[in-house]
Amino acid sequence: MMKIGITCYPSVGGSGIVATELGKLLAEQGHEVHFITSSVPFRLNKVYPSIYFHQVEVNHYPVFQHAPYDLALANKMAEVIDAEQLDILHVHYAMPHAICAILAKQMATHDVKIVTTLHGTDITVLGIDRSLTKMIKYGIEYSDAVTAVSDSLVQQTINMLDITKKIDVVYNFVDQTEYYYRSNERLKKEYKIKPEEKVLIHISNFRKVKRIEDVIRTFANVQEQVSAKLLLVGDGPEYSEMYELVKNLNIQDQVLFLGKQNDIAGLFSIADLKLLMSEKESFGLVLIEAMACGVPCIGTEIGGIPEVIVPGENGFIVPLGDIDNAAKHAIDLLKNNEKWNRFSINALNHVSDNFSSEKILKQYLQIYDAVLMGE
Ligand code: GMT
Repeated sequence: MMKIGITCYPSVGGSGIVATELGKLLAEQGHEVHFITSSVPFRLNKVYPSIYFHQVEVNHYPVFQHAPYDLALANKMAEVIDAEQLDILHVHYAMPHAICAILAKQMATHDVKIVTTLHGTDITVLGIDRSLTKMIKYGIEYSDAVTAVSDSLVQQTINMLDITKKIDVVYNFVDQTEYYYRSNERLKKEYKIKPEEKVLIHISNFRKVKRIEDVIRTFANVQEQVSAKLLLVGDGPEYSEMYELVKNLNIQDQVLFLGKQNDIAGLFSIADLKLLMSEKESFGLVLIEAMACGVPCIGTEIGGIPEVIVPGENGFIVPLGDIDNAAKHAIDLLKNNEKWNRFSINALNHVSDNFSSEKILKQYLQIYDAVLMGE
């Protein structure tokens, strides 16, 4: 039995989901898990007897222009390392979590090993911000082990930060006891989707990098040839502009803006195709969530997406911005039932073979064992 601390961004987002689900799996295996975060991770939605939550509190003193969250986090980490005698502190994101963990390790008296997982944005965005480059590099090099969610992210990290540290690829995973197809005709009816209509879906935090405009324009082409609806799930900075675009393209009757939703598996269960047209994506957790529900995917040739979609088997890959090709593949797949069924089964098998929680948990446990053995 290990005692494992986990720090992540607890709000909605792939890294928070992966970190929280990992904590739940570790607890189910008999390990003791301590979340050290600013608020309860959103997926920690029921009581788990061997999961503890330590809240980082930041005081706002008038003398500080900015509240010192990172220092408060490092202090809390050091407190928990000593009080709970943590074996491992697994942090998600180098900035600032790995730096805080290294500082905490130096302050604590109990020896702890630091495992850092890179999720993408810290490297792709912060890696080019010169004011933080040195610090990200430090966080990576002084962690006891580092993982990244795709091979593409490992290469990018090495190239951008000139890193010599070994980085292991550990892919995102999905819990197939939660993400599976369930018949959901009632929901389709409630959304006024006709039985013969195909459903395309996009789920994201509506940031510019997600290129939702390309999703909408692809759909606009598709619906000229296939009777279809587009579900846009999530919220974020691009929301209003995308709403306007849909109106300007005069497809507002076919596009449903659903905002943030909790029952993602329920929504994938009424979908026929998932679109992810991002310009940056280190993995694309939503792709495997979709595939676990039997939904084929079309994505861009960016970051880790080609490590998830197998073109011609469970979906298609198109060059960034190539909405014509994306629409062509979508129409072809949606018009061909036999092909769609094959892609759907392949998608399910692809998840079971490569991205199951059992498989990925085993990889993380091997990494924990290795650092504890001093390898
Ligand atoms: O994609 C986002 O905007 C959210 C971001 C996050 O911090 O949760 O997602 C990143 O981590 C996920 C989990 O590892 C990956 O599946 C996403 O691809 C990655 N996002 C980007 O690289 C843009």
